[in-house]
Order: sequence, then C-alpha cells, then structure tokens
Amino acid sequence: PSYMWQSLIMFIKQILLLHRFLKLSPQYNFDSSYDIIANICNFSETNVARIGQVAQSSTYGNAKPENAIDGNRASNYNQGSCAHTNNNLNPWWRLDLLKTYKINTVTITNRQDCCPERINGAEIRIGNSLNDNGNANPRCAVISSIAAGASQTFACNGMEGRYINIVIPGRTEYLTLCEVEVDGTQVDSYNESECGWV
Ligand SMILES: [Ca+2]
Repeated sequence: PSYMWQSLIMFIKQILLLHRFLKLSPQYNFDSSYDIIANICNFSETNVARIGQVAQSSTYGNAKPENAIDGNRASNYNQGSCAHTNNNLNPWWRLDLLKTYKINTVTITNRQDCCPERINGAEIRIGNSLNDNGNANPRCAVISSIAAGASQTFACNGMEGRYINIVIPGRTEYLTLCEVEVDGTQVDSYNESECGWV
C-alpha cells in the first residue's frame, strides 16, 4: 500500500538529512552509502560512477575494473582498490551509466606507489557510441599528468553520454585507475521530487 512506501521514503529522507549533517564532520565518512541512496533519489551532489557497470581492455592480476568505482581512493596498488590493465596498445577502461547523463566533472585518482607517468596522455571520452569500444566518443579532456596518488578533476561542461571511457591512445601501456568519480545528472530523469513527495 502506498502509505508503506511513503513511510519508507520518509525514513530514507531522514537518513539523508542525517548524512548531510554528518558529512560536515570530517571524522565521519558516509559518502559511499550516501551516494547510493542519493543516486536513487537523483540528487545532484553525487558520484554517479558508483551505479555504473565497468569494463576494461584486459585485467592485470586481480585488478578488476570495478576497483575504480568502489568508492575508495586508496592509491597504493597493494591495497586492492585500483583497476589495472595489462600492457596493451591503446588500453582502455569504460564506465556504462546505463542511461544518458550530462557530465559535469570526472575525477581521477592516480596510482601512488609506482609509475604515475603511465597516465600521461590518457583521454576522457564521453558519448553514447560503442564504436571502438566507446573510445571514439567526443573527448572531454587529455590528461597531461597527475601526481602520484593525487586526484584530479576534469570539467566536461555538461557533455552528454551513457559511456565514459578513459583510454591511452597511440602507445602500448598499462592503464591504472585507483578511482574514477563522476559528477553528473541523468538526462530526462525524474526531478528531485522523486524522493521528496512526502
Ligand atoms: Ca578504488
């Protein structure tokens, strides 16, 4: 019955308000659960990468593509939170958001314990095509470099797409991504009232 849903939604809203409050305190880290709930409700201040599906050109060891969207920026490879390809020509990693989003920013965390220069020249591609595994979509940015263990944010100014690729074109290289965070809003989505009707 609808009143049960309304009670549930009111409960979720109270949790969200609590999270918004606690986020002001640096000793709490509720970002992961907050992002998941907020994505359901389509709030704007979210990391939409967390709800996506991922793939990469190949996988080195156990460094699966999901490690780049696990909500953890841990950048020492041995912490097990980085995605890592083999030494491929044009290595790539792809996030599928399942629906089209307007992308405001993409934030990439580079590996800390080794070889930060491997990311140099990587490109962020955004669009709806899977031609060349999505690597032919329009380009948001070319990464000149990211310091070891650092997180750098790239502005994509509302570029639209379901797929976000990170590709190193033109050379044989390892692609390592310790975290990829995406700020964006779903195109033609519900508005904020979806979780605010009570
Ligand atoms: Ca990670």
